[in-house]
Amino acid sequence: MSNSQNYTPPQKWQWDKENGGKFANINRPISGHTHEKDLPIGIHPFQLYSQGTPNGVKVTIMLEELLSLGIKEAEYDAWLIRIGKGDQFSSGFVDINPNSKIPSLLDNSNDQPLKIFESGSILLYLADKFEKFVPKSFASRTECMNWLFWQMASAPYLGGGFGHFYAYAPEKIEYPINRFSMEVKRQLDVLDKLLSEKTFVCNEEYTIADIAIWSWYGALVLGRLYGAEEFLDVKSYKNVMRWANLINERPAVKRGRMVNKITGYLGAQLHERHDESDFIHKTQDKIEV
Ligand SMILES: N[C@@H](CCC(=O)N[C@@H](CS)C(=O)NCC(=O)O)C(=O)O
Repeated sequence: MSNSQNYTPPQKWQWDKENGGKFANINRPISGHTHEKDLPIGIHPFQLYSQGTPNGVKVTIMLEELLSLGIKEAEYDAWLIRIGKGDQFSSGFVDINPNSKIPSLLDNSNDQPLKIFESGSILLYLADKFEKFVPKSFASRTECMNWLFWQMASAPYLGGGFGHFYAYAPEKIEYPINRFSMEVKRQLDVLDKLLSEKTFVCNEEYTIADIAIWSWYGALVLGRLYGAEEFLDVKSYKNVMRWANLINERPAVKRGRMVNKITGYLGAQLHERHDESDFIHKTQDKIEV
């Protein structure tokens, strides 16, 4: 691989398998499965195939929030898909999600199993199915959708752009780090202004828009993503900090963050979740910041 100083794009792009990047072993320019393997299936209506990344925890937080309201129909089995090991390229996973990304969900409570992927689509599916965490009035629902879709469109700048070049790229290159820092700070400012007048993203109601946005921007300002708190001066976004800490205290959020988690304090990692009793003896306390 050439370095950023001497690279001239060739006439035609070639796949450099060993590009030195953190995800070089799993990134490919083609889709489809790499190996035959069925997915495990448990006893509950929902089968979740995921890992505890920001996109993954959106769904486990939502399911735990629904369960905390006493909605037993939201019971789920959470199976770990280790994306670093390429589990998302098994034939079983690709059958649910041809895009090979976690999170993916199977709803077995209908006549036919229903396959749901894209974290925003999963949140909306669950919210509509149980009529929770999404506003009822058309105007408020539209406002909630604005922010849900804002998150889905903005997070790739934070994760794939800023996070990748700041934390993961084999070489620190000023141009992309500057470009994506500027964009992430602009996004934080958008949120900060929004939250200066509201308790939650869509006024006084905690919704799937909060769950989606918190999983990324909450994690960022609470110092759980990329170690960039000082670099981005996250504490200056006071309204985002207030909102992030408020949501952080919700018991369902604490539980949701543990599910399918494979990093950090071992006592907070619940690799698979099949029952509420699985959380006993697990605690986030030792890794709280
Ligand atoms: N837009 C998708 C993005 C999902 C996504 O990028 N998932 C990552 C983990 S956060 C993944 O599965 N990466 C594995 C890979 O790229 O092979 C969503 O929100 O569900």
